[in-house]
Amino acid sequence: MSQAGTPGAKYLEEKHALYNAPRSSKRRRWIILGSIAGLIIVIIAVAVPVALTANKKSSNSDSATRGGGNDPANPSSTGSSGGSGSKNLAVTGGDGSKVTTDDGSTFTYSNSFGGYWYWDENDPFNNGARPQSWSPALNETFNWGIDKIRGVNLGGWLNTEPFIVPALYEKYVNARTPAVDEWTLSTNMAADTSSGGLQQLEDHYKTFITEEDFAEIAGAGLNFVRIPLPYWAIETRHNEPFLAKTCWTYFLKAIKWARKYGIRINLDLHALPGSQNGWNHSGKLGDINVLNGPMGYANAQRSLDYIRILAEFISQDQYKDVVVMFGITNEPQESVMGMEVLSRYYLQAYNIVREASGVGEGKGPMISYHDGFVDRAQWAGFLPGADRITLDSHPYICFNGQSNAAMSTYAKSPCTNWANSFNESMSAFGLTAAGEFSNAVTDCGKWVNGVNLGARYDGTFAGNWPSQGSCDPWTDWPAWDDTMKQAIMQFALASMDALQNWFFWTWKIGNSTVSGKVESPAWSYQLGLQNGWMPKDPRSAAGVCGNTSPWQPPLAPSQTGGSGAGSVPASVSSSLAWPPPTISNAGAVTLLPSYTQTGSVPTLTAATFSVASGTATVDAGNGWANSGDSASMYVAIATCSYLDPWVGPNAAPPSPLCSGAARRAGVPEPLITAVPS
Ligand SMILES: *[C@@H]1O[C@H](CO)[C@@H](O)[C@H](O)[C@H]1NC(C)=O
Ligand SMILES: *[C@@H]1O[C@H](CO)[C@@H](O)[C@H](O)[C@H]1NC(C)=O
Ligand SMILES: *[C@@H]1O[C@H](CO)[C@@H](O)[C@H](O)[C@H]1NC(C)=O
Ligand SMILES: CC(=O)N[C@H]1CO[C@H](CO)[C@@H](O)[C@@H]1O
Repeated sequence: MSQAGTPGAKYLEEKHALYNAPRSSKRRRWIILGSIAGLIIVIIAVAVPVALTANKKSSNSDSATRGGGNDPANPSSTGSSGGSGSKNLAVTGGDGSKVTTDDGSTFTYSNSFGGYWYWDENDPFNNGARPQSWSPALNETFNWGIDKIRGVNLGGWLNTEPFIVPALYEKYVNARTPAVDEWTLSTNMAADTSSGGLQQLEDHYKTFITEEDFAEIAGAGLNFVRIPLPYWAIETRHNEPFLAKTCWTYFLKAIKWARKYGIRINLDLHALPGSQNGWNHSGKLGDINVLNGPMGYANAQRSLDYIRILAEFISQDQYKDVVVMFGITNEPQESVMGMEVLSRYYLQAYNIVREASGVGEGKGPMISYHDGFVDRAQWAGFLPGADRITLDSHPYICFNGQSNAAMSTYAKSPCTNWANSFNESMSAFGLTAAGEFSNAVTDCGKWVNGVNLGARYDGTFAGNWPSQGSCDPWTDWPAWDDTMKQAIMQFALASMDALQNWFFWTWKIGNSTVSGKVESPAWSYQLGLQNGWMPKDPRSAAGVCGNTSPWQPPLAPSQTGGSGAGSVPASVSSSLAWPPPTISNAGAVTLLPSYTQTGSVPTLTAATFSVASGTATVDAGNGWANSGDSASMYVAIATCSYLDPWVGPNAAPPSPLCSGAARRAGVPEPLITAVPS
C-alpha cells in the first residue's frame, strides 16, 4: 500500500470502487501511474504569466441601439443605459457593479481582476465579456497552450452524483431499491408523486447552480467551466427512466451565463447509453455496455449520434466561442474496451465532430479525449495531423492506499507525481489538461465511493483496508485550524502548478440534509474559497513546483488549428477504421445487434430571446451547424432483435439476430428482450 507523499510511491489515479466491477471476462486492471522513480529535480520556476494585451475597449457608443453602459476599461463604475431598450439596464460592468439576473433579482458583481460582464438583451450573442484582465474576452482568441485553462467542473448539476448532491439521494436511500445512481434516483422520484415526481430533478437544476455562480467563478480568477451532461439531455429510449431533455434547457442557461461573465465551456458528455464505465456517475451503476458486451456496438452507434447532435449545436457561430471544448466521452474504461477499439471510436468521433464544425482555428470545439486511465504517454502521437484535439486526464491520489500522515506532508506530491508527465504530454500529444482533480488525499467524505460504501480510510470499505483512524479530521471542516487550511492550500497550489491546464472537481458540493453541511469538503472549490483553503488568485500557483524547465509553447500548428488541415493520414485512418471488427466480451461485430441509419435526427433547440426594442430579430440558430451533414439517425431495424441497451456483457446476442432488412420510417420499434434476472 503506497502512501502519497512518499517518494517513489506508485499512485492509483482513478476513481475505483469494488461493487461496480464489470462482469467481464477480462479482469479490470488497476492502472497505476508508472512509478515516479527517484527524484524529479524540480527547481525554481520560470513562471511566464502571459500578459495579454488588455485590448481595452471604449464604451460601446458605436451602437445607438445598445445600452451605453460602462467603459470596460474603467469597469468599476456602474453604467447606465443610453439605448432604446425598454428596460434601461446597464449592459456591462466591472467590480462593484450591480447585475440584474434573468429572474430580475440583483447582486453586486465582485471581480478584483479586471473582469467585466456583458449582457445586452438586444444583442444576446455579444461575446464582449472578459473574466479577468489576463484571460481573453470571448470574442478574442484563446491561445491554447499559451493562455492557461483555470477551470472548475459544475459536477452534480445536470448529471447528478450522490456525493455531490447528497440531499437528493438521502431522501431515497432507505427505499426498497435505494437510490445509488441517477437511474435509481429517477425511478424513486418518479414513484414519489406527492413530492413532485421526476420533476424534482428540475428543481435541483434550478437551484444548485445559478447565474451568480458564474459571476463568482469569474471573480475567483477562473476562466473555464467543464459541464458534465448526460445523453438524456437529447432523448431517452425504451424503459430508460431519466428525465429526458430537461437538462438541455439548463445547459442553454449555462451558455447564456457563461457568455455574460466571459467564461468558456468544456461540454463533457458524461453518461452514455448503456454506460461507458459502470460507475454511478454514468447514469447506471454496474455494467459497461459501450464498446463492451453484446450491445457494445449498438450503444456506441447511438453515442456517436449524440456526439454528432451536440457537435452540430455547439459548432454554430452563435455558440462556438463559448462552448470551445467538447469532451466526447467521460472516463471510458479502456481496460475493458481495449486500446484499439477505443482508438477507433475516438477517430470516428473526430470525423463526426469535424464534419459538424469544419477544420481550422475558430471553426468549432477543441475535441477532448479522456485517457481511459491509460498512461498518458501511451497517447503520444495519437491521430497525427488531427486538428485541435486535447488529452483529458483525471489525476486523483485518494482512491488507493490510505495514510493518516498530516496534510502538510502532501505539499509537493502533485509536483513529483504529475508535473513531469503533464509537461511531457504537452509535447508528445499536444494540449493536455486535467479535466478533474481535487484536494482529497483520502477517500473520506460521505459517499465519495458511492452510496453507503464506506471509506478505505476508516476500514469501512469492502476489501482489505486497514483502518487509519476516524475520517472526522478529514471531513469536519468547521473544526479545521489554520495549519490544516494552509496545508490544503499548498496541495491545491502544487496541483495547479503541476497540471498547468486544469478543471477542479468540483465547484460546489451540496449540503447533506442529515448534517446540514458539506460532508466532502476536499471536493468543493467554493467552500475552500469561503473558508480560506483555496487561493483567492489561482495565478499564485505559478512556480510552486519549482519546475525549471516547464514545457514551452507553442503547440504544433495542427494542435491549435493553425495548419487548417486536420486530416489524419490514410494509413492511420485505415488502421483505425470504424467499426472495430470485434467487441470485448462479445466477439465479431457482425454477429452483434446494430442500428441502421434511417431515423430522423433530434435537433437540439436554442433558447428563445426576446428583443426589447422589438425591431431586431435574434437568430439563435437552427441547432445544426453543417447543413451538408444530412445523414439519418441510427435506429433499430424493425426486423431485428435487440437486447436491452443496459443488459450487461454476459448476455448472449439475440437469436435470430436479424433478417437483414432495414427498418423503414414509420415502422414501430421492435420489442426488446427483457434483462435476464
Ligand atoms: C468584443 O466585444 C466588445 C463588446 O461588443 C467590443 O467592444 C469589442 O470591440 C469586441 N472585440 C473584438 C476583438 O471583436
Ligand atoms: C449549506 O448550509 C449552510 C447553512 O445553512 C449554508 O450557509 C450554505 O450556503 C449551504 N451550502 C450549500 C452548498 O448549499
Ligand atoms: C518539460 O518538457 C520540456 C520539453 O518541452 C523538456 O525540455 C523539459 O525537460 C521538461 N521538464 C520537466 C520538468 O519535465
Ligand atoms: C460505485 C461507484 O460507481 N462509485 C463511484 C461513484 O462516484 C464517485 C465520485 O465520482 C466515485 O468516486 C465512485 O467510485
